[in-house]
Amino acid sequence: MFGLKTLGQFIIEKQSDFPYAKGELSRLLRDIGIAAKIVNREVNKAGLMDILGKAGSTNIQGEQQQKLDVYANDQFISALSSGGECCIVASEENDEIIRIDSAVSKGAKYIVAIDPLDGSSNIDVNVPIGTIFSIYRRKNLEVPASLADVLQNGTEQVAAGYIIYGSSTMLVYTTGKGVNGFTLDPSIGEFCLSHPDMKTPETGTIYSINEGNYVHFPQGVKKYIKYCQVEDKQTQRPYTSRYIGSMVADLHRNLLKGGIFIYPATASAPNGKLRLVYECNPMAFIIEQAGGKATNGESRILELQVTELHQRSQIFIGSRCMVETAERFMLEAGKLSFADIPALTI
Ligand code: P6P
Repeated sequence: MFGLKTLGQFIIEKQSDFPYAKGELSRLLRDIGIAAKIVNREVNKAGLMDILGKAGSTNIQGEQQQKLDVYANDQFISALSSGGECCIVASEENDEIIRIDSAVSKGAKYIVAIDPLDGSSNIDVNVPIGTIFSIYRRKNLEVPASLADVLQNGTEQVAAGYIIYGSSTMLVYTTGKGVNGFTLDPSIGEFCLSHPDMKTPETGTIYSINEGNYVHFPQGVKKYIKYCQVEDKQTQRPYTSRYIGSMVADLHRNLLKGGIFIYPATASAPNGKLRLVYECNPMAFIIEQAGGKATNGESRILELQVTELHQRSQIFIGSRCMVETAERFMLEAGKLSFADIPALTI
């Protein structure tokens, strides 16, 4: 046990990183950690009890809600409501923002945007799934919190993270001072620091994209995929194709090993499928803090204008050199005029 550092101990230790925090952000991260442990317990025994399958309802995306989706959503909202530090929750599972007006949340300063159980269509087939969260401070404490506090650019995030419910359960987060990963030790029910100061390799040999949509991809994406498949020893190509269909799982693997994940425009998702507020922005914050890059093929994800709660975006995210190479193909194919793409780093 010597040298073991729990999430709680780590958060308190790092509290001095925040100029204005008097423990609120620390308590907020603690509340998220608690909900993650409760959700993890249900995810791990999902096959043993009637929590699998469809909840018989659909969310605003028109997607079938899984029972575990709804359960996870309820757990995170409940933990955030009773923790007292959060005044609004914006969830993939709810059409509108959820205002938290409980007595303990009076004067709460933080907003949490969350995808409570991303990749949930994989639940029934035992494929890793995840929770993604993004935390903002209210823009003006003098006026009631509102949707405007949620529709902030990704650069305004004060923290972001994900939980991956896989062969082990990990919580990975950043507050803008690097990325740290914690693995749940079920024997003591604590997330313990296992991946301090995570950095993603500058380049890699894994590309992650649903090639079933190939015919509908933008020309630049098609050309990039072909580039990945060309034999070239010097650049270790052909690359390896790895696509789980669970964003958190694909991005976690690529964060550790190096790689690029692309969800571009497709016929069924002309603006991309993934949601900017509670999927792209938090993952972009994390990957940038780990030394990687995240764009929509031409602009930095974190600087995209956020206009709607469930807004979608294309995303090219992962190792910096791979994202820049993919951007170059988008530039050449689309004749886009952004000249700041560094020389092709093949
Ligand atoms: P497709 C899961 O539904 C999700 O939102 C992400 O976790 C995942 O990366 C993506 O959609 C998979 O989408 O269209 O390839 O099945």
